[in-house]
Amino acid sequence: MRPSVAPDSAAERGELEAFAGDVEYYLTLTPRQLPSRYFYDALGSALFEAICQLPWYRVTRAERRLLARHGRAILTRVQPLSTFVELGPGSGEKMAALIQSGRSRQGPLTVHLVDVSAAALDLAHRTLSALEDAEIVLHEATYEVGLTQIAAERQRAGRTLTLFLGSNIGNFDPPGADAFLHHIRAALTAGDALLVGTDLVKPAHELQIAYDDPLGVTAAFNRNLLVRINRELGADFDIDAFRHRALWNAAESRMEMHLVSARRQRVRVPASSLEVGFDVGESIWTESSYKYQPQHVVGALERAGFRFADQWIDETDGFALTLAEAM
Ligand code: AVJ
Repeated sequence: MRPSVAPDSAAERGELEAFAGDVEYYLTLTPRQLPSRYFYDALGSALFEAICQLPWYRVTRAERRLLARHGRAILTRVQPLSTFVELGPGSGEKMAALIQSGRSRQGPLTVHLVDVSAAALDLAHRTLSALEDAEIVLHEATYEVGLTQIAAERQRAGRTLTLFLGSNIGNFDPPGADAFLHHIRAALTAGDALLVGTDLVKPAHELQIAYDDPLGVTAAFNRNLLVRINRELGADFDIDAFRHRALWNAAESRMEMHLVSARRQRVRVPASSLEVGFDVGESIWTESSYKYQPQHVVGALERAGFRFADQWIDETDGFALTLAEAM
């Protein structure tokens, strides 16, 4: 059975096969799951940009404030700087603001953007194309593949600053975060720097409303994953029959998002050769967002072969930027 949208390149065909394979694998685990990286199709990316503007989701604004306030200090720590890398650049505005804050003292720059979402890369590229004297290189790839490509292409003298912002690290479980930081370290040279943005542990009711907002935008973002599976894999999820649920798991220090079946039902996913039955209340676990204590970010960086350089904390919204250097 063919997926309902015909892929027009080998790369897209490969992506669709990977998506179909992941849906088959994760949806048949106990409990049922789906990887959160598949949220970000064009509509999902737009819904995420909308989430960032919600009064209850404070991650993006807190981080932007920290970057505006400390951008110069960050850039001063890692001179001479020739290369920026951003893993998951979103709209590209944070990178643009950071580069602008130190613009007067820089020569030509190379800026690498890595994202699985073509829509996100496109938006970030448009934002950053206004920068003078900067070569923008796009990597439509997983972070791991993108980092490997960048390490292989490396040509300019000067240091590299890698940005992993927006609390994107929160999607990894603790062993996954350690492994991923090791992976970043392996793609860098001693003296290169890494700036990580992490959302911090805060009162449960604040976390709850950030992931279950009164406008229902986060619910739409979560349920859009099923819309995407219907469109790309020919599935027949009844979107109305799945409810958004967000919960704070204090023991694991993470927010979780789930899609809960409102009735007993069967769903077919032809491209994954899959038929799944759901009981009333049975759910699909779609995302974990781990929340950190400031010193735990430092510990994770040190375990991965980085030396702590500095940390800036927004106390109002509970968010940290941590700068470290590859040893
Ligand atoms: C982009 C992964 C950092 O976990 O807070 C926002 C995604 N999910 N609202 C996060 C998200 C629900 C976000 N990250």
